[in-house]
Amino acid sequence: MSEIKLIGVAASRAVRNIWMLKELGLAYEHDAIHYTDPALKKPPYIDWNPNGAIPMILVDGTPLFESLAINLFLAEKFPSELSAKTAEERGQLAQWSLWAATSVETDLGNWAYHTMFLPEAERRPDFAKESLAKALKRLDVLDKVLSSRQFLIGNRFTVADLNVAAICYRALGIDMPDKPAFKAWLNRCWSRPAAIEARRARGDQV
Ligand SMILES: N[C@@H](CCC(=O)N[C@@H](CS)C(=O)NCC(=O)O)C(=O)O
Repeated sequence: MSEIKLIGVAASRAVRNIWMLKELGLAYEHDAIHYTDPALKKPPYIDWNPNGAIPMILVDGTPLFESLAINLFLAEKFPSELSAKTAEERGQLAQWSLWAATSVETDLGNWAYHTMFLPEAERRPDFAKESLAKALKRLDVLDKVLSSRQFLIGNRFTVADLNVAAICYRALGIDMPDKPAFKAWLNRCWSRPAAIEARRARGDQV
């Protein structure tokens, strides 16, 4: 049995990896270090992730950082229905994960920062509005794709759904009557028992 150590407080991108570990039913040690902890900039953490950021994971002593890459790795290392069954599916898992990271994450994050996380005096409402508009435009792509299918790949929940839904986490709280297929899929993903456990780990009331 592999020895797994996840590093990073649940109220961070580490929630994505907690969700994945729980989907796979894997036992793991959790070092819930906070992203503001200066220890992240020193050994041993900085040796495992030279960015000084969370999340990172050690599997049998081998470190890996980048939340989405960690999930793709876990899907590969511990095969399940969430994993690719063919090289084509492996390509699609990477395709959707990279698409979400490059097309949605920054704009949705900027919207959340400038509406919720930054001190009120530092928020820029125009920037928030512009960022949300850009993210929503991109989410039209998902709405279209998901209007004829339940999940992104192969008609089953895979790590692609998990990674993309995790990036779209903030969209759970946004009304989108014009994107019914996207919203139904997002709720379907985040209603999974493993997702609910991961949300509870970060303190969400679900
Ligand atoms: N693209 C990286 C982003 C990692 C990241 O920015 N993590 C934040 C917490 S969610 C962090 O540790 N910030 C502290 C810092 O960068 O100093 C990933 O998905 O893992």
